[in-house]
Amino acid sequence: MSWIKSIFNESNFISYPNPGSIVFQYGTSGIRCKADYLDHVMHRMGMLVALRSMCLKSARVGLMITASHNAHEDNGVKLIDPQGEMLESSWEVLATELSNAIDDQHVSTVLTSLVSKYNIDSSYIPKVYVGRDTRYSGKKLLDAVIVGMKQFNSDFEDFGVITTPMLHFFVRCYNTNCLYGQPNEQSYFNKLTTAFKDMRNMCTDYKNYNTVIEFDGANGVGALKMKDALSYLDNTLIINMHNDEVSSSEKLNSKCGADFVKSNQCPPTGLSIKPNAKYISVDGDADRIIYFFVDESNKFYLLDGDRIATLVAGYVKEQIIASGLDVNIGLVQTAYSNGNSTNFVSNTLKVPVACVPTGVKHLHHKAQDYDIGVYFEANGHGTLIFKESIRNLIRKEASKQKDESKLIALKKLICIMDMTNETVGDAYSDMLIVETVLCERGWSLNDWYNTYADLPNRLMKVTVKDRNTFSTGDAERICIRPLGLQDKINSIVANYPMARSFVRPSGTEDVVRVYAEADTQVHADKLAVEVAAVIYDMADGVGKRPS
Ligand code: G16
Repeated sequence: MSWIKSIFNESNFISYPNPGSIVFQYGTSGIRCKADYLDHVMHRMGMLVALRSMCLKSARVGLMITASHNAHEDNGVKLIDPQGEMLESSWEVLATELSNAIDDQHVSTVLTSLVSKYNIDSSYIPKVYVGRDTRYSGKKLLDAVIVGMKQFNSDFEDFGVITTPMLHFFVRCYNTNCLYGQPNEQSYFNKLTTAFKDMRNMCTDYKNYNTVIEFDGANGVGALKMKDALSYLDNTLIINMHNDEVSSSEKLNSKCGADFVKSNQCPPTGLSIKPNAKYISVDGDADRIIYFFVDESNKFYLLDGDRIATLVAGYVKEQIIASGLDVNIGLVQTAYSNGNSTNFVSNTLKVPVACVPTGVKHLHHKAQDYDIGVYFEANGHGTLIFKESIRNLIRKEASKQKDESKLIALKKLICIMDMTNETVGDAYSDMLIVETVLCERGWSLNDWYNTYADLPNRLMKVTVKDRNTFSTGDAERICIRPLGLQDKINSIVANYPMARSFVRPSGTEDVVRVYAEADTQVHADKLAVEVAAVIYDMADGVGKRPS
């Protein structure tokens, strides 16, 4: 009998039956659905994450219990690989298969074939870090994960309620023998914030820059951890907290947070709006961030992931040139990126830009093609990554550079590297980087906004009978199925100047997403509604027809 099968035959094996009512998929960023249906999924992910570690010869891996931007009734799981990156895609398929396995015998068969395929040696001790967001359901789901991990005698550490990017950071710290930092909250805040304060000390003239931030914490873990961060920031930033009610779970992401503000293009509820003040919204697990402000006539201005990417890429490129280093930089976007941001990156910043499918895992992977890769989704999810050799080169050059201006540029690059969480999008790290560049440039949010003009755009969601009937190509810019839908989209788009629209099934919610942009907001809105209505008609729309 295989060692896997014997685990299932032990008298103390605890069974978590699959109620069989839902088809699960390890989608854009893990598995998500109503928390009530996830017990058996979590138990199986506990076993899978243990085997992932054993397969990697006891490297530390991570498991985060979160449904990020989703409503509070949902929950989910994201698995983390040893360098803090998202789970390798071949294992996503296994996670999907395991979650849908009908009974324990089926689970044991899947795991047995996994063990034989990867030749996993039972003598390796699985090592796992786990964390969860503030959702009420998290604790119960954690218990199921722990049962699964214990069945494989895992050495695990539970960090309790933390942000997703913190857990990614901790996993990387462990596997780099702590060269990246210590796997704890204090080291995380110290590393990022010290670099930020060092850089702040180099800035002598703030001009239009303002240190005061109105912070929308989405009533989630981002608010909790921002409160912890305040003691590290030493008043370099004045952060006024809003939407920080983490004890009432149902307030999480409700009419607030980065996803709400980006999708609805309006301020969140739960805070008063002052003209020209600087607002930040993060999402439910604090891996996304967006900025916004309103002017004296109450007009709303959004500074999303596209804006952050252009701000950061432009600044880093300037420092590379000033340092005299021969280092290339590239930017990675998705189809959601505003057409004018892509033009600005290519034509004004003269930085090469690539487009990949939605999901940070795709952006991260592509960004590794460059010496320094900057990647952001328009929804505010992103970071920048440096090749190991470039990180070493920058530090080595700084240690021997005699030219004062080159040395300053190198020191600034080192600070940017050290305040970046390179493992994944991180709202706290991204905020520090944005605040640094704004301060260096002496910019208000209005100055930043004026760097280029976005094309008016609209995001919509359509609920259909089965979103799995949709498939896309060309980095999601073309809809392949349902057959004939793309032709219809093309003919609608042709009616509007400077227009573009695409549709794709969400990997985190049970909806099909629609993106539309055009020369005016009225046209973008009309385009989005027309495309949404065609989807509704062609794919068995559920609920009210878009109008
Ligand atoms: C996750 C992914 C993001 C993605 C977002 C929406 O974010 O990490 O890369 O953009 O879902 O994906 P979809 O459009 O497929 O629903 P988060 O912050 O919710 O984990």
